[in-house]
Amino acid sequence: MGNVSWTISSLNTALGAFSALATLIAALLLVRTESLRARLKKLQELCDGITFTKFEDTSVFILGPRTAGKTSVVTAWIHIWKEVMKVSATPVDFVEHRYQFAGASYEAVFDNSVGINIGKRTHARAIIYDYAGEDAALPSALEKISQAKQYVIIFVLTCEPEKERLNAEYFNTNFLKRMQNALGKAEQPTLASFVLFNKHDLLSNEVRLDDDSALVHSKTRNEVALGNIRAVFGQPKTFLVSAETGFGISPFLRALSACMVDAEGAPKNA
Ligand SMILES: Nc1nc2c(ncn2[C@@H]2O[C@H](COP(=O)(O)OP(=O)(O)OP(=O)(O)O)[C@@H](O)[C@H]2O)c(=O)[nH]1
Ligand SMILES: [Mg+2]
Repeated sequence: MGNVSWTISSLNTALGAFSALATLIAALLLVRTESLRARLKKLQELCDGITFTKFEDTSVFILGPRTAGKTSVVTAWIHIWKEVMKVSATPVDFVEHRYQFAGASYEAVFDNSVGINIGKRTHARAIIYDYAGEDAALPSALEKISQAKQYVIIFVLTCEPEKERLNAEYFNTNFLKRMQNALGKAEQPTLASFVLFNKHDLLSNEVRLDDDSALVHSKTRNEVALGNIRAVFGQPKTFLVSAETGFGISPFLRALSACMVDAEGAPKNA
């Protein structure tokens, strides 16, 4: 009998200890959950309004004969402070630059799964391929064009007197035929094409007297090269520029930006 009461009493003691332990664990879990909740809340507050940045890229292909001034035009565009006279001939097939347009589009989305607002900012960005002006670089250019999703092509010619042959030799019918093939394979049509007559400062004073007739003069002198370009690209926008003096660079850049961004700088093609 004594043994039975001893067993019952130890069972009671064990049950009491077990219930106390269970209460302690429950309390600890509660505290832990509360602290987790508090931490999660803090994290939510910290992350609320977080903004991600992404880029809407457009490839910009710059093509034209040696010494026409392709690298100089790119330099005048993206490093306006750098002296154009110091640029050197492009030594490889192409040199790649990136240019991020000012302004962006913005969208805020509430993410239900984590309970925070997430912002998405999208900038338009040009990936510029400044090609060397020699035939050996062309296959690489044509391959890149045929793989590009969204792209602009800029042809740079020199309008320096007596250099018309340089332009005509580069923009020969064979080159344009190869270009047409590449465009046929491309995923998308070109957003736009431009023809720049660079080295406006080397035209005679007489020709430079009037900007419009100086452009007509340059087009007429280079009608072989321009005719070949037009046979494939229709009517590209033409500009008379000088990377050296900055003449005509701003209107050209405005027209180029207009293909990629709206008035607020938001990407057009996102
Ligand atoms: N006077 C004058 N010289 C220029 C102008 N633009 C470029 N140049 C000069 O022309 C030369 C060739 O310029 P680049 O920009 O290297 O020509 P490119 O077309 O990139 O040449 P490659 O890379 O060899 O195909 C350099 O000595 C430049 O300083 C310009 O508007 N006016
Ligand atoms: Mg160059």
